[in-house]
Amino acid sequence: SKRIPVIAANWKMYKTKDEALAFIFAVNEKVPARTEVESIICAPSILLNLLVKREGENLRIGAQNMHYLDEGAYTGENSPLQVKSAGAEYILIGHSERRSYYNETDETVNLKMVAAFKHELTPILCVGEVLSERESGATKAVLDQQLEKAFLNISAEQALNTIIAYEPVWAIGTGKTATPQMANETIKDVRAKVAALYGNEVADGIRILYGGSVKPDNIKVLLEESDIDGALIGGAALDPNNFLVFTEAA
Ligand code: G2H
Repeated sequence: SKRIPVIAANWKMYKTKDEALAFIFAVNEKVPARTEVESIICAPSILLNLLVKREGENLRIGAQNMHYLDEGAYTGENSPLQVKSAGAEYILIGHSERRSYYNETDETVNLKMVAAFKHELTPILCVGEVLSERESGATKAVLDQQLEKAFLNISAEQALNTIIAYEPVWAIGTGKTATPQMANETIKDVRAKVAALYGNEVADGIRILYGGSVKPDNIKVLLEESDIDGALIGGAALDPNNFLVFTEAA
């Protein structure tokens, strides 16, 4: 396909400074060319500057969250300006853990989408349904709603530059796994919704990733699917050798 695949590691709340340095030294020279795969590490904010200073030319750094305002009295938060000035190029928005533990809503997700483009950060927009929604047949409606709201006031050009990560929340830490076929069918629905919002050109160009228990032994079958353009990987991408397995599979 003409879409350049994306491998994005989500480090979540893992790694000290020394562990982050050891990781980046281990992978830097070995990450495939950026023309072949877009390789990204979404790191804790406190490590962003450190990683940006040492990133190799084929590796890029993203943050996992930010506030939507440029500045203000919000103790403990990081602003888009701060994320940008640390040198990060990507921003995860709306990860299911933010939605379930930190009151992230479709409205704050949208505000962060707008803020990301204002500061020229590339958003990795996370969407996904919970188990009860999957079981009641509401998946498509839930995703449509998440996408509609996330893309409010976002132009077609900006939409094309968004990376979407589809993460079925029920496949995270439950022992239930989405089959590659199931993930692909849902990602096709996501792409169809993008087409409905922005037309076929944007839908054909936008990268849509799968996330949720991606491992070295299932990455290949996932990427073989027609509409899965890469992966957002948590636990399994903490290990540098695994990270290289993922980038080489893409
Ligand atoms: C889902 C995913 C990446 P993991 O949260 O965001 O994590 O690969 O550990 O399931």
